[in-house]
Amino acid sequence: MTNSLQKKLHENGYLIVKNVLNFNTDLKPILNDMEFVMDCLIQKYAKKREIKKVLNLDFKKKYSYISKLNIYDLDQYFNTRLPRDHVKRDSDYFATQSLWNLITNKKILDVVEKILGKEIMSNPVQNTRIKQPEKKLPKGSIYDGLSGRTPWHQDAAVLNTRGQKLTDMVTVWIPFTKTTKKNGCMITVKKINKMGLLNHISGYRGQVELKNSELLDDMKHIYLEANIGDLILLHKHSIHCSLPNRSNDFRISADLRYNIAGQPSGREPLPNFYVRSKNKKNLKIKNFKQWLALWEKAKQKCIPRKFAFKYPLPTFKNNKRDLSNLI
Ligand SMILES: O=C(O)CCC(=O)C(=O)O
Repeated sequence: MTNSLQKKLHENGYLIVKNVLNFNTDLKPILNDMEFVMDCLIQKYAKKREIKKVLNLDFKKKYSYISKLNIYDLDQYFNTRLPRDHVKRDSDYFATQSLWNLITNKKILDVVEKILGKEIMSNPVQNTRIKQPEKKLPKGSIYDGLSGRTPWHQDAAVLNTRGQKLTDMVTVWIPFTKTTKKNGCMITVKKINKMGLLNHISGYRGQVELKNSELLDDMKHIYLEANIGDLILLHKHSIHCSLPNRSNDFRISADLRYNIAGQPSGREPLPNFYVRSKNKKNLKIKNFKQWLALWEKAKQKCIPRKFAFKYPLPTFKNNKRDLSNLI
């Protein structure tokens, strides 16, 4: 059973669906919650005499202020998942009512249903990213995918080995700010998903990076620019990266993922639950508090082993799956 959206995604590896979300009702609540988190951090870390003044600043100025306070793992306060490899009892993450509303948003699920079918689970490979202009970033953050550029990769490569083999996952990338070539949109190469899963290496700070990715630099790139309200969908084998934010403004986005129900999430034991099903009994997680409880339960399982997920790099026995041998 194929429809035109599914066909296009499988054919090209990416898809831009225009005007799906409403800024005020679907997106602004998340920015409000991010600002609330900033206010809490200001109360906790700002100099006492500066607190009142800083609390009156706007979103961007507040964020710029706190980003200079040297708060350990600042991005994690705004990222909607547990930290990768240092899960502790007090590990923070951005799981808010507004994000729950976005993950279960009917308009998003209607689009996802056209790709994955009617039995859909929320997949825990998800991020929220606040990207300041690159010139304002500390040097160590320029190549950190949450606050800076992301390296060339395929999303299937960030799953565990079972997930890499068995999971049909789609990425839904959501801009909270207009996203352009100048402020660091993602780029991809048309139809490159057709190559299937390729060998990756461990890149900057252990991020997953496509092996021989320099070979992509000279190919024709598609700039995945988007307006507020649009969704960008990526095939799990689409090879993509994001550009530096060379503008003077912020670039804010969320990347959510969904998989066909019944398949592994690829990141056990993180939350993987039905968001749509013909059988209503499958819809067991029905509200924000239940979702949060899933994350806290997962955290308890991750604390003793210390990590939330690992990247078992797709390394096939020989180099037949190296990009250099396929182009
Ligand atoms: O938002 C970004 O900069 C990168 C997102 C990305 O690479 C992804 O969602 O897989």
